[in-house]
Amino acid sequence: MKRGLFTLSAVALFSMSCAVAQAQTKWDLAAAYPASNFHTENLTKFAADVDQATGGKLKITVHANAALFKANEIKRAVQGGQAPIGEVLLANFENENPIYGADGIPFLATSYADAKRLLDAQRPVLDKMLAAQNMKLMYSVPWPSQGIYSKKELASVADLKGIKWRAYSPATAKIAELVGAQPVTIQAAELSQAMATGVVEAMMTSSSTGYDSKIYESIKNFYDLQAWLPKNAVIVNKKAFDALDKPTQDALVAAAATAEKRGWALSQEKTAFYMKGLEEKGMKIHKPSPKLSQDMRQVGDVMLSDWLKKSGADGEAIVGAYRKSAPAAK
Ligand code: PCA
Repeated sequence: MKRGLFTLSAVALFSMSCAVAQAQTKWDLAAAYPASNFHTENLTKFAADVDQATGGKLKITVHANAALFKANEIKRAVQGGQAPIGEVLLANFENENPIYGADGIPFLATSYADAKRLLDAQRPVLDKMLAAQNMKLMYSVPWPSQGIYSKKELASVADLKGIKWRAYSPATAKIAELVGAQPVTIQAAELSQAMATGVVEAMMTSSSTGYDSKIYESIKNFYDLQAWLPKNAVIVNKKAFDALDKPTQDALVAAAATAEKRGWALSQEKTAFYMKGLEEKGMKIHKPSPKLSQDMRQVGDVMLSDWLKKSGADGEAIVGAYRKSAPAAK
């Protein structure tokens, strides 16, 4: 009799601890950029905020530097549930749907304020597209503005003819085509290695990726064109999200809103830090010549009109809403 009671309570205890274990969800977050990058630091804070707000019920582990999936595989992995959550560069998916590339068009939105208005215009369409693929947008944060890194000094785009150009997205490959350079697509996680083998003579990216990848070890010129601010987006698998209880979902959404705000501020603040870092490492920061700027603006004009053709009514709505929200000129 005594022994029977003991067994019973042991069973009860065991099943109780199982219930606790079941109530905890663990998510692996697939990310593509280095742990020290500000996007990744923001992700880590986001995960800590979620942990705290849910009392440890939802544990998110951030896997930086494309350790789980390559940058351009993350979206599909989240869609298929191989990763419940991940961070992608939206512009990488422009070939799937032009809308993802709205923030990759040179000179459409060049300041943080403009980039924010562009996100506001883009977000409802992104929500709709991601929902159709069983995903949900958690938050989106821009990279610092994009400029040209080049081994050679550049007076105009003619100097880029035949140059080996690193691209990270369809749009950055298209720029190479328009200026007569030779594009090769290399994601950030492979960039340092590619540069060490000498296959890169020029590229467009941010001060941030230049700094992270130690571009200054092989390239000495940066032309601060401030051409556009592409965005990362944290996306979650809808089924994984729906499986959370309501308070956990609410905590996640609230932490995402906080992370978005923090990320925009961080991106802007860190631009000066990255630029200074590049300079200290021997990079020459150039203000582009009027000719180079003008040439690149022409490239932007061609790309915008191509994009508007491809992106149809949704694209027109985004650019329309973006332009309408512009503060009146003083
Ligand atoms: N850095 C990423 C994307 C945009 C950016 O600034 C990269 O170069 O891959």
